[in-house]
Amino acid sequence: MNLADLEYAFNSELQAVKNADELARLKSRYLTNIADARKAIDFSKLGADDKRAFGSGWNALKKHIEDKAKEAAERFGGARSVPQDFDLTLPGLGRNAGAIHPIISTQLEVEDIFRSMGFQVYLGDEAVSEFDNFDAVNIPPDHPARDMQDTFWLENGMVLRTHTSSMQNRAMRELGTPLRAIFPGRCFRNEATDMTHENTFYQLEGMMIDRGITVANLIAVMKELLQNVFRRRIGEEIEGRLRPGFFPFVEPGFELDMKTVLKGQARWIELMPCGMIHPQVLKLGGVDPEKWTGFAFGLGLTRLAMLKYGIQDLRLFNKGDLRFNEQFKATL
Ligand code: FA5
Repeated sequence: MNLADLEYAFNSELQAVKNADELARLKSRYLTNIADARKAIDFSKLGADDKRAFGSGWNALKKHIEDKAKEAAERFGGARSVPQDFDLTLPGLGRNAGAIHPIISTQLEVEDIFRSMGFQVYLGDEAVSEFDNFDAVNIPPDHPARDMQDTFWLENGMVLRTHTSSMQNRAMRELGTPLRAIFPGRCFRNEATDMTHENTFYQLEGMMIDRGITVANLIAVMKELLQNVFRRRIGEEIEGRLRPGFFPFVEPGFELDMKTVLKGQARWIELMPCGMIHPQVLKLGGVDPEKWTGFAFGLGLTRLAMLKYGIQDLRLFNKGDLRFNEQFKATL
């Protein structure tokens, strides 16, 4: 078809168009048609005048199609028409809408519980100095406790934090006393993985420093947290236990475990080590241990999410397997 025929055909089809969808299809078809018409011409066989004549005719027709389509679109209300039975105010079908990851929804829930007890949320870095990760929490280079946390070292001498305790020193320096703060985030250890260990996992650290803080405050806060997360009282359906534990940055130190059933077997699982902050750690943070006392804890957030949702193997959280992830559509 030559350009004149295309213009005639377009004009007559345009008369018959009934809505914006048909118009959009017509416009797109004719823009394709004229592009094809141009491709079909062998320009090497045309003289300069013919080339010029074809070029200006082609541009004029393209403009004609666009202008007429625009004019007609205004008749149909400008935008593409919306079918009568389509309710724009309904939520989407949500098939691929995504959802909050169960670890993060657990984190947000725990943050709310701590906020209700007057704690602020304080975020830090994942790559930290050796000092912040180890020395500031009483683990000098030759201390055997360094071997407990297989560390990813960076070429510049920094480390991927092995625990959120790496935030303790900065929090004391930046927030001062009295202090009530939690620091959630990802931690990294170069360790062999199993049902309860990942190389990348979440912790949520907390510190409370004030005058006269004791282990009784620590236990009260732990109880408040767990009873709110599980919406049960400890001793009724959920069981926890506090036993002595060693960490160079607390004295005395404890391990808080929770009972759970994994692959049919009842097990105690280590959830939240804690203790009274060591005077040396307070001093390194610029806090006078004669005046202030406090407690700290390092909640295993990935493990808490595991217990909360009854997940048997925490490696599932990081796998990106849709069959697992899609079970957590309606969290929060
Ligand atoms: C620590 O990381 C200490 N910084 C905790 C602490 C803070 C003690 C403040 C005292 C005062 P630990 O290595 O045990 O401790 O880890 C704490 C918790 O993190 C564990 O109980 C567990 O719940 C979780 N956790 C540790 N390693 C892993 C891992 N590889 N995968 C998943 N969760 C882990």
